[in-house]
Amino acid sequence: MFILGFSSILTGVNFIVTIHKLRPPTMSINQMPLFLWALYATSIIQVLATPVVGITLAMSFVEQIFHIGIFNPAYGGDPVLYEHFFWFYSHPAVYIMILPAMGVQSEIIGTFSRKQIFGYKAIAWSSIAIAAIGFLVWGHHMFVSGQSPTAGIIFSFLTFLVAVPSAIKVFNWVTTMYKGAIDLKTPMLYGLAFIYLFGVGGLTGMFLASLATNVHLHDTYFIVAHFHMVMVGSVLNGFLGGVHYWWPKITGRMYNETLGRIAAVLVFLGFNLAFMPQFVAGTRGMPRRYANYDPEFTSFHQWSTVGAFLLGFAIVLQVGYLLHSLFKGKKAPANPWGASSLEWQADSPPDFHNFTHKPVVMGAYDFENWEYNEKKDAWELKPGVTEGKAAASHH
Ligand SMILES: [Cu+2]
Repeated sequence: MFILGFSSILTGVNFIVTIHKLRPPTMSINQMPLFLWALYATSIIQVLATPVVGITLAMSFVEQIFHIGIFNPAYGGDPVLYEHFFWFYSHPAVYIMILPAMGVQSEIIGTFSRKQIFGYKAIAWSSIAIAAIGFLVWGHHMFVSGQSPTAGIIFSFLTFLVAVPSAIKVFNWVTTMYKGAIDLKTPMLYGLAFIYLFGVGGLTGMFLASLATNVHLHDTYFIVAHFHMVMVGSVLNGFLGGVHYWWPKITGRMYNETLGRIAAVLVFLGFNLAFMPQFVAGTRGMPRRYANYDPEFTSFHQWSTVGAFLLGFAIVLQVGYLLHSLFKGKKAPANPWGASSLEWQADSPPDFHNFTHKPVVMGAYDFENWEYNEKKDAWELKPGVTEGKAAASHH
């Protein structure tokens, strides 16, 4: 656990230093892809939250070996204290997972709407805000642990507060799409699914952040459904969207677009079928972690099972066509999507030193510098777009 924790902390430090010190000399921090802002926010959490899980482990170790009472009531310790330590790490850990997915989402929505991203600074700083407020909400997992009602009210309020930067992102993604030239390629399908599923995940979080409804819904399938809306609906969607977006860049091969779209739709259908019934089952009193249940819940569980198999089938299909593309896929051009962040000026896959020519530094959403070459089915820099002449917006 310590080694794992250190690897997480050092990764965070590495990303923070790289973002500050190794940007291209002419690129301002406000020209970076929003993906990097998201990784920056993630890194802050990794550096600050991961030590807490290490400290908890150390205290637990000391308790076991020297019988000093910290968590174990038999030695005079307090088990609820362990819950506090656990959630002080584990709530931010959820943001360690979702913030990178939100970053991927910003790249996908921008590129496949072919429009300067709306609210660049708002999206960038909302990542930092989510990271900061994310440290103050851990008590929302403990409304029924016997914590004081005052603490409950404060944690409830702070939890509602973290919805604000999350909603800022969603509104900016939707506004970016508005009147954009939307191209429904495979990554964009995951982008659209992300907006819907993260919306459902966020809105159902409202019921859990409210003290009274939380008592009713605590430890029911409603929690399971909400958590998966965020962790699978958003994180897995962001991951799969990112895999399909950067696959040609990483491997140098195109995958089958039709199969990609079919799999994206199946992931969406399977996932919804698996988890939507759990919201209903949970509100009607189906508890978590029970192998047996009343017959009234049977059909909910059966729908969930059918959905889970559909989701599994979609993933198997993906593995199949992605493996196929590795060997038989069409060679990928440098920029198949018309994206504007710098990696799309490198070859696919990139040269050992990334760039064979010095790239033209521009903003990550300055799509007007690129034009589509129908013969090559690829995007190329417009003639005359050179260093200093690129339309490079400083946000
Ligand atoms: Cu939480």
